[in-house]
Amino acid sequence: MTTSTYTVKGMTCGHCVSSVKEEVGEVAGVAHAEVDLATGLLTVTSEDPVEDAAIIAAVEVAGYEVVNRS
Ligand SMILES: [Cu+2]
Repeated sequence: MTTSTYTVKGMTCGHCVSSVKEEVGEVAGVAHAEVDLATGLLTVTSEDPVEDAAIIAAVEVAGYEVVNRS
C-alpha cells in the first residue's frame, strides 16, 4: 500500500471533510481517504501510487484546493 499526504485549503467543518473524502475516495485506485480538519491534511491510501493530478482534481470538484503535497 502507498500513502500520500496533501494539504487542503478551505475546509471549515465536518461537511467539508465529508465532501473531500467522498470525492477523493471515488478516484480510481484509492483505497481510503482520511482528512484531519484541524490541520487540513488529506491522507490517501492506495494499492499503487495514484497521480497527484487526479487527487488535486477530485479535491477541486469537492470545492477546495490542494496547496501542498508531501
Ligand atoms: Cu464545511
